[in-house]
Amino acid sequence: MCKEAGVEAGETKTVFALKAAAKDVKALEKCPDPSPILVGPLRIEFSSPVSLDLVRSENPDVQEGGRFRPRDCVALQKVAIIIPFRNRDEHLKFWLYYLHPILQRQQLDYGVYIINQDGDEVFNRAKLLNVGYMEALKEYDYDCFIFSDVDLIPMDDRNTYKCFSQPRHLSVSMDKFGFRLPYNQYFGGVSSMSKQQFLKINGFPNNYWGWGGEDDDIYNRLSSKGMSISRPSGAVGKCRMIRHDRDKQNEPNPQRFNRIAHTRETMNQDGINSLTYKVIRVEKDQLYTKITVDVGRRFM
Ligand SMILES: [Mn+2]
Repeated sequence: MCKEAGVEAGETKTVFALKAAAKDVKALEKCPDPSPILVGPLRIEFSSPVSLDLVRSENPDVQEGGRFRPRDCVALQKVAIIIPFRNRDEHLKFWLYYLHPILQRQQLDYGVYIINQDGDEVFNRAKLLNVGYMEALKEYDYDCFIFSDVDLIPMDDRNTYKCFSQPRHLSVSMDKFGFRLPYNQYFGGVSSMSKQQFLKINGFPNNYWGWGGEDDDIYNRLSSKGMSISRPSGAVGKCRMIRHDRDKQNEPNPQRFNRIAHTRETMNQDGINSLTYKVIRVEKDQLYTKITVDVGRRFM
């Protein structure tokens, strides 16, 4: 009798605990917009190198593959951050060191994808971005994509790495350009697009080999589809670029002017619908997913 009553009391307790837990899950509300834990302007400098072990230990809530989601609220967007890459490990360390804390304060459900071009052929930034879009979507139902150079760090965490009703240009005042836009149509550096916006322009061009032009082609794609560019204020959009020499195999592309002049005729055939590549290797670190990919070579 006594024993039975004890079991019953125990069961009641368990049921009560389960109900409370279920209520907790249900009660998880959407994160507020803007995030209440932002701090504003940040000091960014590159004088002393950082180690990956330090970055890992300073970001214990970042999970295998560079994934994070806020614990206490449901993130407003699922964001894949795509970084085209080759031989820039020192820059990547700074990027991870500064960006992981910022992205967590921005309360995003995010993942970091380093798209590493295999081999020593001429670099192809835009094609790597297309690959990042495809590969990130294989892992998770992302609804927003940030396309970022590895050497650009925002100087204010109010510059939220998310998507807007129009494609967003985030790196609007770079130290390299005297903290102003180099020209009005400039869309290089860091940008964001929803899945819908990206598909509307058929993704990015695959045939810009070497430095320059692909960002202007992307701008042309957007404007030809009737979209405009959204931007943060010059103050919030300040960012620093890590100084570096021009990479080998990334010389200015002499074809870029001719290609930019014909975006409207080429964009429907050249883009995410014509993308071909081969994944060579996928590496999962706590801080990132690194995908090494063969994107082919420039057709001479
Ligand atoms: Mn650069």
